[in-house]
Amino acid sequence: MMSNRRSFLKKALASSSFLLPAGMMPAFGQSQYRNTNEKFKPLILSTWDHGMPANDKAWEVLMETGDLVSAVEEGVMVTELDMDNLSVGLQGLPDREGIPTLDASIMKGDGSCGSVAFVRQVRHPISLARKVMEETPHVMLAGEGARQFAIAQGFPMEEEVLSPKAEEAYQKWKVESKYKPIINIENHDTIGMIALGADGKLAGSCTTSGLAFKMHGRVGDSPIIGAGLYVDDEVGAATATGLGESIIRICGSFLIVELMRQGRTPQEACEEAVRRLVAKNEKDIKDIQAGFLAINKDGEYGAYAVQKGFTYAMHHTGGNALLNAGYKF
Ligand code: SD4
Repeated sequence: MMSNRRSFLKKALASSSFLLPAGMMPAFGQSQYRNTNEKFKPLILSTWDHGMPANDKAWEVLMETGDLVSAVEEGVMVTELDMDNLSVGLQGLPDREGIPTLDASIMKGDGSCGSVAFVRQVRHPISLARKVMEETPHVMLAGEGARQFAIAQGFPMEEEVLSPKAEEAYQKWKVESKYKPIINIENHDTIGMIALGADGKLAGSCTTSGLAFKMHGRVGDSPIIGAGLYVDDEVGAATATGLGESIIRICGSFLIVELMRQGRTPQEACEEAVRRLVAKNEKDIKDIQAGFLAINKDGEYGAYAVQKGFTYAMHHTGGNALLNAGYKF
């Protein structure tokens, strides 16, 4: 009886949210981002508004099992199943041929990692990435090979039918068939999650259906270790969201971890990555959104984006909160 009550309280605490109403959100402007002298352990960060339910799940798994890798896997699985999300999972917006293709990666702070790219018909690419990490001598499987591996591992193959929302958007897009990235709306909403356990170990995950109406075969930053995700127990972890091409160009997540290794705070490292990204993508920058999240091993954190509008969810023992990241423009 007593232990049931305790576990109920533990669960209630784990899922309690301290979401700030929009009007009360701290006004993080150009230079008024949140002060990150705070330190939290355990700590889970994830990208965008959909990070809230993903964080809740990850926290619950972490509290119940103490398993950080399962926490970051199961956390983003929530987003992979969210039918309202048009940029993660099979319900996401398809490529130009009308086919949804998915990218995902997972990494532990000891250097173990796995990823899948350009994979079809798999409902949970993050779990497939974990299988690559745990069951193969490789880091990355792509396309048909990744699908074959999924079948061999017993993953169910889903029918290739667009979700109603994706079908509607695809039909609209086909009228002009023009591709132009639009910032901060449904074609930019990857979930990246990074987590620090009470024992100081780190892990991260990242999963996406990539850019809407991309060329068939296009792979973004999310499955590329060092671009969309990087984790090192000696230093910290980082993840990225936004226009993958701009992030790959600067090895964004690896860059942030290396900057932290050299003594920058997570916030300083995210800002420097954005500065570098802007410098390397200058001529198109007004059409580019990209955002980064970072945690160091002491439990400090940071977030920064190219443009206004990047939100992230932060969960610590006090609850789960949706925050606005600082931004360059
Ligand atoms: C990609 N980074 O495939 C992903 C897309 C996306 O938030 O982030 N968005 O380029």
